[in-house]
Amino acid sequence: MEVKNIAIFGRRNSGKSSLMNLLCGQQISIVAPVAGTTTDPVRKRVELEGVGPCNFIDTAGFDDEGELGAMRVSKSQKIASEIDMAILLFTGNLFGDYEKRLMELFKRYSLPVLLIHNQEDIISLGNELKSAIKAEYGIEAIPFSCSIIDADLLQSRVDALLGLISNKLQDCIKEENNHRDGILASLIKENERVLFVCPIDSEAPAGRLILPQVMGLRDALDNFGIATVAQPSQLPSIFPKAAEMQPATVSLTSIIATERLNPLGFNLVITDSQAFGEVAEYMPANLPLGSFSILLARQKGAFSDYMEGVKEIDNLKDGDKVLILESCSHKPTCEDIGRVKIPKMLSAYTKKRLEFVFISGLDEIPKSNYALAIQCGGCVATHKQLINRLTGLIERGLSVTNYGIAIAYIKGLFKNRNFQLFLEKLPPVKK
Ligand SMILES: Nc1nc2c(ncn2[C@@H]2O[C@H](COP(=O)(O)OP(=O)(O)OP(=O)(O)O)[C@@H](O)[C@H]2O)c(=O)[nH]1
Ligand SMILES: [Mg+2]
Repeated sequence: MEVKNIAIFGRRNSGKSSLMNLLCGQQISIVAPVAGTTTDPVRKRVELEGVGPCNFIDTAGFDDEGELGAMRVSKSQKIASEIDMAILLFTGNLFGDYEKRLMELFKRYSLPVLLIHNQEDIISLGNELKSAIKAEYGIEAIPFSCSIIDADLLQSRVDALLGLISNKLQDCIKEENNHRDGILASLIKENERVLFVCPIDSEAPAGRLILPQVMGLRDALDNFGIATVAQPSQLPSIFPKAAEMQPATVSLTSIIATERLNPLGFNLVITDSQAFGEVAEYMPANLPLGSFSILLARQKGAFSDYMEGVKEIDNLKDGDKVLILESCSHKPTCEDIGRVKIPKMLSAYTKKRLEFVFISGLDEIPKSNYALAIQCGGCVATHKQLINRLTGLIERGLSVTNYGIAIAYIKGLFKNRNFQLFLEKLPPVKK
């Protein structure tokens, strides 16, 4: 389940940190009457009823000044590209340029927004401004005060805010689910059969299946499909040669005799890219053979762009810069694939001298002339974070693809007929 991120924005001293602490039920962020108290974003993980794990993020004031202030503002701006929902605090009946610029930013990232007029105990929100905001943005600003003395009353107001946040996020989750297929991409219908070929070798974790395999089994069950799991070494008996099936008395041409049959009636076979070559040898004609990497790539990120961008591998030239985008900062497994495996495979496949630039986490991407960007699967990033990050690159005209698709391409999957059948059957990703 994706962790949802909710950030609080507004001018300095509007009460962002006070609200952060109330929403988290703990003194997480420093509160002081000095403008500019919060500098770097402050994060706290909480469990939000009806949603699950969420990060609340407190940001520096959007009206911060000076050289350092400008750096803080740009950091707050970047936060907007990484979140699922924004809370905008304003006070003193003032909804000016700063607030309007923030609203523009939220619109750019299609963020749901909660508008809160704080410090109501000092100045209350006038009906005129309230109506003007409603007319302009279609949002009802909520009057609030972090300084209510009656603890029970304050808690009930905070609970009401948490309820509103939860409702908005639940709407987003519903929307996302409507737009996303299960991992099998509706390729398996009721009573259809899928075979997962999962090598249990030294790279397989002990005692369990890996996430895409579990997701595949679950999705097959959800669709009332019939799932079978086997190892590559069992394929000769699962897909026997025609000659082995027929009594010797039946005369067969040599072509038919060596053709693999599908007596168990599988509709689809899925394996991982590493085992693909071995599995492909045993495939009957006309049986779609897909890879977990492609199915996973459809779940998160810019799939259509990835599939287009991967072809750019064949156009790489000596001296080209390839951008490797990792979502997690320190995971050794990701480092292994992104930092070692892919550069090696790509250099060997293209036979070109390539330069690799590695960017971790959601760090800023330095401007340069890249020939191709390869994004990791993004297990620790949200779909929105990946899309927002990649959209900027795609708009600059850069081709992007992802780890799994690049490996599948290099391994020659795209030239395999069974794999092409699988791609032809894949429905387009819903936007
Ligand atoms: N009267 C009143 N004071 C408030 C309210 N909310 C916050 N304050 C006070 O306003 C001051 C600033 O609050 P913070 O929560 O630190 O404000 P901030 O937006 O995080 O400020 P920066 O970190 O400087 O950007 C503190 O003295 C708070 O106690 C409120 O609703 N009413
Ligand atoms: Mg603060």
